[in-house]
Amino acid sequence: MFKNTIVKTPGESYIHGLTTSDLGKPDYEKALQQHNAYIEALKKCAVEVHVLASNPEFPDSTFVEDTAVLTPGFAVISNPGAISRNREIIEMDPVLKSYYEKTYSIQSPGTLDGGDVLQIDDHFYIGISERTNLEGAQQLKQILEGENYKASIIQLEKFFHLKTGISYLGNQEIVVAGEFIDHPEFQSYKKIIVPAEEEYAANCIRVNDYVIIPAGFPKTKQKMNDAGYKTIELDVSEFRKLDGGLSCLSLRF
Ligand code: CIR
Repeated sequence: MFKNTIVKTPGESYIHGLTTSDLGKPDYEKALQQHNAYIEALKKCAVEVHVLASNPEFPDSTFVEDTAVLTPGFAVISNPGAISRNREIIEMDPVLKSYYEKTYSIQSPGTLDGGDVLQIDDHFYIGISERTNLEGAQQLKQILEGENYKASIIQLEKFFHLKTGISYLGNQEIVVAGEFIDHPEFQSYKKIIVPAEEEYAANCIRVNDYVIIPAGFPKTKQKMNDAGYKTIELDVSEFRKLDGGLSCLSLRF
């Protein structure tokens, strides 16, 4: 069960954030509305929502997931791999220290984005991507193993972040797309397979009694409902335009 979440309101500079997509510029007003709906959905999942004020200095800072990896007992402050995002951790650090007595941090030259880290019960999977390098992944693995978790490092082929293509629903069941469908590391789990045309829906979040999924992916939604999950659909079009998804918009712990 999650008790807490942290989100950060998008600032006016949000429309100038990083992207690899060709979906056009985000509409700021619409992004704010979608962010509000995201907060309401989290509340429906019975978690506290700590809303941080926007900071226009960091256009991508609404994607708070990339700044940390959280467990019940400790926080690991990341070292984001994009230069324009790296100092987002300076603002997140005191927030996390208000919740956690024990914190670690990833040190340069190691880089790590939280979006590259997936927890499946006591096992963490860490993706090597454009943002997370081997040094950062190894530092995190060492921290986690020192805390009695298991950790595996996975080289990404195409996905932007690890969690762009995989999510954990609980009960040893994962949602997978693309390169993760047949990936040997994930063979032992039950799988909900996301069809290629709905690949964006692989980034979803299980929050207590619900799975929050992006709106507009009916096949994936049906598969989840058939597997017994209650879903909440949210339109996140303005976050998708900057390569963001549902998991990126919060830290959950
Ligand atoms: C970035 O390029 O860093 C942002 N525009 C998107 C970050 C998405 N975060 C995530 O998948 N965890």
